[in-house]
Amino acid sequence: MNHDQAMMQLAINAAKEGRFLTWQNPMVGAAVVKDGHVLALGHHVKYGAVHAERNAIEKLTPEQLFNATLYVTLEPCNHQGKQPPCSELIIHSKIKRVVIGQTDPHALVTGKGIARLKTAGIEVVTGVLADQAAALNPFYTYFFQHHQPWITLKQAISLDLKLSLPGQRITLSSSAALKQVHFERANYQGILIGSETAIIDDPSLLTTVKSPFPPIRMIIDRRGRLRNHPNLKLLTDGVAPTWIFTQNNQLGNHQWPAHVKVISLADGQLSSVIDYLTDQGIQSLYVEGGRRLHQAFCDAGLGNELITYLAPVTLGANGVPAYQPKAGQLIKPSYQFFGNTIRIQGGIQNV
Ligand code: AOF
Ligand code: ZN
Repeated sequence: MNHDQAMMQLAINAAKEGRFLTWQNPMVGAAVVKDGHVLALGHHVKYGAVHAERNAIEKLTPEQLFNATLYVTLEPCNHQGKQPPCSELIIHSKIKRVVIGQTDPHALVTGKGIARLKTAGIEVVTGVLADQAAALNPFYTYFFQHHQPWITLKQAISLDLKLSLPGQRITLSSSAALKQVHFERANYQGILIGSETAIIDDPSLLTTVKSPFPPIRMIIDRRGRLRNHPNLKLLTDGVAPTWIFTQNNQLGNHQWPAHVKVISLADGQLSSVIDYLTDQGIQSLYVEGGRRLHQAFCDAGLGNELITYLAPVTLGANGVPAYQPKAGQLIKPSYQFFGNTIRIQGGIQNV
């Protein structure tokens, strides 16, 4: 690693302090360095709060900042959002050189911050540990590049590729695997299930991670079956938002608690749900099933990643089969044991 890379690594490490706190904003880290000395580190502490660059810069005096180098994991912004533009602060601070990890994929920002700094006569270096910097915010990057959320399908299946027994709630995975699921949910901004799963399993869809922005719990209930199940945890617990997507008008007329929002769908297409999520800035979705929902995603060619928990159990002839994926191979599969349950994760080839 050369000096610039080593300093960028410090900024990347600082960015990670914001994990689970920045929600729809990226995790960003910054370091101010002069004469080989790290003078200040900063990171984006929370969604809506001060940007990483400002957090680092504001720790220092004008003398310290004069002629210093700023390392930042993401291109500095040049627009007024919830925060003022960092580009102006950097210029005003008389920083001489700015080293950037990832160019911002956000259309409002991309390239503009770099151009503004250069116009002001600041030396700008881009692409230092760019992949590592982008890996801080894979869903943010994907969302702004593809204008739709990253979609992970998650299933728990038996050795005979069954999900459950008809109409029953059963647990296939080991407790260690269940713990992992509760943890990995926290990486996503939305968790989606079908009405059948909501009614039979009555899940809470919570995470073990304490965050001011828990994932939004979402249910697709085209026919409005939830009207007859108002006591489900998702509809009563008030601990995280719940969104219901439906084509049934009566569902919207029901008096739901404040955490429940009903979204009317003009048609029954999954793509309409995804379009709505995109409009809401939801960058990532964890689809927990059941079978019909996974099948619909698969048939629509939607889904970037598949996570399968495979348990050493057989459910026999009565078992409800898992969804039928298209033929293909997982991209870059990885395998991990959680107790007796194997977690197989990889990218989905959508052709
Ligand atoms: C952050 N934190 O440290 C940096 C960001 O609404 P705003 O004003 O907070 O702007 C959000 C955008 O600002 C974000 O999408 C990204 O393009 C840019 N940089 N954002 O939340 C930071 N440096
Ligand atoms: Zn900024």
